[in-house]
Amino acid sequence: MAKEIFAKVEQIIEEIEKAAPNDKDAVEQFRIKYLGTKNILKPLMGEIRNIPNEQKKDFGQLMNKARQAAESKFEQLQSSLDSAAEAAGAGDLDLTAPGDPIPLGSRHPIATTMNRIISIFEKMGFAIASEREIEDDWHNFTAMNTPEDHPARDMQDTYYLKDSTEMLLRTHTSSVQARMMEHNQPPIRIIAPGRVYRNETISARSHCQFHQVEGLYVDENVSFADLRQTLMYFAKEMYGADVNIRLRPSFFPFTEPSAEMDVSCFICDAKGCNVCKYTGWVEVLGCGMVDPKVLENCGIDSEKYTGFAFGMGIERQAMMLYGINDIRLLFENDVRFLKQFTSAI
Ligand code: 2NL
Repeated sequence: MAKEIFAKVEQIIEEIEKAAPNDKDAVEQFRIKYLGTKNILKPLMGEIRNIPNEQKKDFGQLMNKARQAAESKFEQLQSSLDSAAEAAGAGDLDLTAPGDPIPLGSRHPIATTMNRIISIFEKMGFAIASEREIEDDWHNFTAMNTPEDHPARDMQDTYYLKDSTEMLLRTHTSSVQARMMEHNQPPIRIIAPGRVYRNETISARSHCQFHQVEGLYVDENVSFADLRQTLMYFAKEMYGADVNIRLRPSFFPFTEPSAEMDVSCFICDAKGCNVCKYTGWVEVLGCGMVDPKVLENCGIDSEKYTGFAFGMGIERQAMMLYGINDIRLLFENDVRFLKQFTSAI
């Protein structure tokens, strides 16, 4: 009797050692059979009462051997299943499959608008100039013929550096052109794109920081007709070949005579809309002949040379071009807003 039970266990051990389940399900069946809660070794354990006392110890050891055999076989089977799965995974990799697309960014509408303006003037032979944003009073105001008591110089309107009456955040990019004239003799033909600052209350229509493109052309015999033709070409390139321009007399401390340029409304074809306030015209820039005092202040002989200059704000143009109704959107960097602008330039 005891002999048969011993033989039974020996046989199970042999079975375990020979077992070669080769897939996940078969390995699970193995586990259930030899290690599960109703495994086939359990009922044999009950047979211990039929074993003579002097053999009980041997029987216990044999049962342990069987359990250990099952455990180590199962571990071995599982790890070979894992490495098989890994190998299969690598085999499944399709190296020719297209990758996940990298999300493309988009240019900021201010940059796109500015780049368009810049490339039009580049085609006409203007060079791009840039300079510091923290300026001194001389280059920002005095050289530009702005009187000491001019309201623009007021602390209310201009950001001065702490405890300074000299250093400020530039209020226009004219200071770039002033520095160019200081260091170069005509012919000078430059555009100065950049960020400028004014102490304004922030609202849907105005901000304390914005962007400008200013232009300057100084040479012998530069005339108002040259100015008009240059701006006409710019307007047609920028807003469409069909647009007309008109110049209205205006005033700036740094130009004389001065004018403001309107373009026939490119939104409604001058039929009348919100953007042109039903006038058929939109104001796009200020311009004029450089005041001889400005040329002299910057070391250029105003008897020999004349020049024209112009300046435009970028935000307003971008808002018109893209139908943006609040300037603050341009400075908040909300991706949901910025994502809407895609462009090749
Ligand atoms: C505007 C008008 C203007 C200028 C800027 C300028 C620069 C030099 C000499 C003379 Cl170095 N003028 N710049 C001239 C006329 C108008 O800007 O409405 N800007 C947003």
